[in-house]
Amino acid sequence: PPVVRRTDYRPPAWLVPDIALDFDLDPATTRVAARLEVRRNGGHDAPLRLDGAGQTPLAVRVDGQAINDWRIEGEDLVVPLGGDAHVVETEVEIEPDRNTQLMGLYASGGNLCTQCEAEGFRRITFFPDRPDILSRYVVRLSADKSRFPVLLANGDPVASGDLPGGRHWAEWRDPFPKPSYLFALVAGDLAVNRGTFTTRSGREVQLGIWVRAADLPRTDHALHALKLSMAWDERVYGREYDLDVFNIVAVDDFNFGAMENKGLNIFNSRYILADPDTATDYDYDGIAAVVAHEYFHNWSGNRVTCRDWFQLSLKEGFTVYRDQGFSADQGSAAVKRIEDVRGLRAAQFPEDAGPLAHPVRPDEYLEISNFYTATIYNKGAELIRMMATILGPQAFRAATDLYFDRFDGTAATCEDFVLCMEEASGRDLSQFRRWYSQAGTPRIAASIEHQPGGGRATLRLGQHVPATPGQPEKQPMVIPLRLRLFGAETGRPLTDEQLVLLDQPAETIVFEAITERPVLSINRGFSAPVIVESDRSAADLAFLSAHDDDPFARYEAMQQLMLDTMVAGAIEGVADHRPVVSAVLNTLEDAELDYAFMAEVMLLPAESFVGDQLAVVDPEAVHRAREALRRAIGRGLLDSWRHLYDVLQQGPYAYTPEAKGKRRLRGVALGYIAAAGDPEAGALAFRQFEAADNMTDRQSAMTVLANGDFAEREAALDIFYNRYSDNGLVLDKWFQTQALSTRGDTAAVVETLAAHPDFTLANPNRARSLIGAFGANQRAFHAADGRGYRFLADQLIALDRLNPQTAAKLLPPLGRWRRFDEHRGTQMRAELERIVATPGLSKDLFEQASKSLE
Ligand code: DPP
Ligand code: ZN
Repeated sequence: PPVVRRTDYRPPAWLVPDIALDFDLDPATTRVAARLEVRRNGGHDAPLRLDGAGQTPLAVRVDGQAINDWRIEGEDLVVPLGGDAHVVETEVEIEPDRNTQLMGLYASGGNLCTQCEAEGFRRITFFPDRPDILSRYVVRLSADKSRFPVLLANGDPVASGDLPGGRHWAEWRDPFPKPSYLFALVAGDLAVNRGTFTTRSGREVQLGIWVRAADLPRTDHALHALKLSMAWDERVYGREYDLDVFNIVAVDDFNFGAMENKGLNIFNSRYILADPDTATDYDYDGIAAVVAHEYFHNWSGNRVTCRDWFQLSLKEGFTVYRDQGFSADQGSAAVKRIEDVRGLRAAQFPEDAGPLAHPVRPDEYLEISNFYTATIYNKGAELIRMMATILGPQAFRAATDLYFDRFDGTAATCEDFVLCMEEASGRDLSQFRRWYSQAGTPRIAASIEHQPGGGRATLRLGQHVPATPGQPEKQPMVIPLRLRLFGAETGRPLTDEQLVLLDQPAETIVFEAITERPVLSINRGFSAPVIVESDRSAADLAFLSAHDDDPFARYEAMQQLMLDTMVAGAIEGVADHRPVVSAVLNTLEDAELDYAFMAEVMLLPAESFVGDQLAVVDPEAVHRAREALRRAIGRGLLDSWRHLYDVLQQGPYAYTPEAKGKRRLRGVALGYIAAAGDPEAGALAFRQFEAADNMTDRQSAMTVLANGDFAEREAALDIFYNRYSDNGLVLDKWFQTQALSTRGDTAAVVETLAAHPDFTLANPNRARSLIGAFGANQRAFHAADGRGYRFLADQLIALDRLNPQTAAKLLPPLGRWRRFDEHRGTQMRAELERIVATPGLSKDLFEQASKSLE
């Protein structure tokens, strides 16, 4: 397949300022008539070239006349045109029912819906399907009225009416020019939860959350989150909504989490539907975050869009940064930051260290769907955060205002964004731009030396950016490090917090009048997405975990202490657990801390993150070391855990920050009681499982049971399955919990579950709940006999035939073969080779598998 390169960008030869679409909708055969008003862009004599995928034109007309000198090249429709402005009409037929890729127009749960980002629109009609072509859309839909009583599209509704033969029609008009990837329609039998929002300039917007009727009671949380998001974007970024209606539709079959189509967001139902019985606190938080994310795209993505797909992080990194800010403002900012960093370390750091590493602004791709990655989204958000840190809040807001005003209604680049940051602040970000072009997670070496008599402390900082595919040599980055020194004896801060911009390979910073031995608190708030290697002792880390005034740094110190302990355990087979146990006790006894924060601090880093610290990952040794530490924390503090478990018991369910914090910490306590080997643990967990009036408590109890050998284990899984067998989203949890189990038989259990009647590759959520979760389970996936690798490859080859995009997303665990021993690595490579050699492979899976072999 051909490589697409960033430097090959050329402005479009033809523009399409206006388009009218007419859909004669039917699941088996939908007829699409398109009327494009095209305009020659600049002096050239190139024909009009329209992207297509899978259709053949039934008719082509130019200025009202049927023509026959059009031709098909590859999948493009090429139309020779003589003048500078023409009307080009095409008609095609497509088959939504047979669309298993879930790109373009497809059927889900009896309804019809679309997904066009990145290149799905070409599967609907012939069009120059690139984000720098902005058009005003008028869309007419007609369909059978009883099967599809609701007809929605982008923009505002214009008119509707009945047709003969039990059909009806509706017309929608979107006045804002938009790229084709933001096009959407929905036809279905849907119920709506309506609300209104009055913008700050006094316009009333009609809001609607559309779902199947039975799900209506699960939509209040999403509607509430939408209103909060609309108010937040006005307050924090000065951005107001611009249409008269804003609709969200939930569908069960969806590749992404959700999609920000102008005025008509389409969501994976898992990011809309919630009630206490079926959704956990994490689900509630995730829903609010994704509703906010897609809403915020209305400005960062829709009003200002991307010039080409290499600029994807322009909208995604920025919008993730915006949704993170929104979530931080809804509850504990410290806990939100911890969760985001945990996610970055779980997904983005391994990506940046592996064969699929790519810059935040990539240079080339085979298939753009493969670049909706943690690097583009989450590292991209860290880049925006670093610029906000460097500029300070006022200049940053001035810069985003400038960006939105200057580029409103256009397709922009990452460079445009950085230029606005510079212009509004007067700062030079030349060297900072390397964050966009260089892949790899920088490593920072930090050590501090103190002259006890003289009072002078010398901090030495060094940076190193590792080689990544295609980038053997790296230049130094600008790394904003918030840091502070604390006195090891008194626990008092010895300096103010400083923001150091490390921009050299090595730098020395001198502090005078340091009267006691200093302990270094560095990368506070995770001010840069880097790995810090310091020589801080276990005692210093324990000290920081108790005394640091930056909540993230406290968490980080504890994590580092736990990590060092598990790494020692994995390498040497034994480790001194006492510093961790006493640091955890200190945290438990700190009355100032809120519950959610305590829970985060006391959770052990995941096995995969421990593995990332080793030269060669030994999954069994990591598992043993982690379990040993869990047992030591459980046993050493069993009375405290039992006490905590009792006092954190709550009355009826409430969704408040305090109640959420209690549930989270109580879940952690239950986990440690079980880890201690308490003979009562199984019964305790089962009681919680049965008595729970909410999914958070029920699932945390089931997880404890699923990870152990308890007599109650099977019963809990069966009860859960039977209780929720008609709710797909909850069944996903049932599959996922088993696929994530830390037990030794998990690989075999997962194989059995893949043959379960409720398992299907056709639904992306279900596929991810089993196969995705299994790939993230280091111990089970890397079973020494290679059965995990074989299983994943089999599943990916099967899934690729249905849905290449989702298959390719699940491949990365196989690509990490360099990190494992020869025996495992050889088996992983063999499976990758088997995938690459599969006839008819998609370019999505081919790109990921072949790059993983390099
Ligand atoms: N819908 C996806 C997102 O919002 C892609 N734009 O990130
Ligand atoms: Zn997005």
